[in-house]
Amino acid sequence: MTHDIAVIPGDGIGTEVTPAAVEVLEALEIDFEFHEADAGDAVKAETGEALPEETDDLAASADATLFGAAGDTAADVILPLREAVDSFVNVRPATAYPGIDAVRPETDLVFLRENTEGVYAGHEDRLSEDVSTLTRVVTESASRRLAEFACDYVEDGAHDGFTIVHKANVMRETDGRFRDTVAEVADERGVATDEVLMDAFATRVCLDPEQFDVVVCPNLAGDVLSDLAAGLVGGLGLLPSANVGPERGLFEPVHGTAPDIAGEGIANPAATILSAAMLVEFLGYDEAGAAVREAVEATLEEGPRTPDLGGDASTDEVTAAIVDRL
Ligand code: GGG
Repeated sequence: MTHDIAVIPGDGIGTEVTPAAVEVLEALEIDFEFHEADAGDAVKAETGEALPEETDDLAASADATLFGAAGDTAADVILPLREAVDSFVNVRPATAYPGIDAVRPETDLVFLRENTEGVYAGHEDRLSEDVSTLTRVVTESASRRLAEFACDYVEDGAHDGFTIVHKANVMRETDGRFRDTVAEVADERGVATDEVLMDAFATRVCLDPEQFDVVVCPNLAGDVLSDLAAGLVGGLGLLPSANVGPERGLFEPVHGTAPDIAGEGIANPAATILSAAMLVEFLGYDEAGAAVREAVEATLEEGPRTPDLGGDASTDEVTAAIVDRL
C-alpha cells in the first residue's frame, strides 16, 4: 500500500531538517510517495500568500504531513494546516536521552496540548490606537475530545493517569470549563487525574519533573510549557510532535525556524526525525517507528552530534549516522 506524504519544509532550518527526515523515511521498507509543497515567509514574500491553496489541499488529502517550521507567518501557516488535518491534539513528548547534557536527565513527559482553540483561535482585534483585544475560546466539545484522547493515551500506554494544567483561578470561565470538562470525562472513564495551576507547574516541573508524566493542557500553555520542558532535556532540537486528527496527522518538530543558524547546515535533525517516527507509528508501522527512535537515541548517545548538543557535526552527518544505524 502506498502512503501519500505531504512534505512542507516551511522556512529557516525547516528547509534543512525536513529533507533529513525524508531521507530517514526513504530508508524504511515502507511504500511512501512524497509530495513537496511551499508554505511560510519565503513563499509569502514571493506570491503574497503564506499558505498557497494547493499546499492546504495537499495536507487535507495526504495520508500524513511532515512539516518543518514557520516564522513570522506561523499563524497563517501552522494553524490552518492543523485545521486541514482536523487535528484536535498536539502530542509533544519531552524526554531526556542518555549521553545528552540535560538540566534534568530524569525528565520523561508527554504534553497533550489542545490544538484548536484557546488564545490561538484567531480572534484578535485592534479597537483603537490604544487598545487591542484577544478573545479566548474554550468549548466543552473540544475539551471533551481532548480528554477522550488523553484517556485512550493513558490506557494504551499503561500510564497511571494524567495531570490537568490550567489557570482556572484567574480564567474562571474558560479554564474553569476546560478543567471541569477534562476531569469529568476522566472520571467517567475511570482514569485518575490531578490538577496543577500552570504557573505552579512551571516551577514544579523544573525542580522535580519526575512528579509528572502525561500533562493535558490548553493550547498556549502546551506551546509554552513544552518549550520549557525542552530546556530541561537539552534543547529544542530534541522535541518532536504529532498533530493528531481522526484520520490524518501532521508531524513537526516543536522548534521554529531558528534564524540564528538557518543556512549553516548545522541544525539538529533529531526533533524532525523523531516526528517522522511518530508519523510512521500513526500509519500503523510500530516496529519501524521504534527502529527510527532507537537509531536516533543511539546517535544522540554515541554521536555524531550537532553544535546545539556540544558536537561539531553537520545536519547531513548526523542524518547519515541515523540512516546507517537503521
Ligand atoms: N515546527 C513548529 C514551528 O514552526 N513552531 C513555531 C511556532 O510559532 N509555533 C506555534 C505553535 O506551535 O502553535
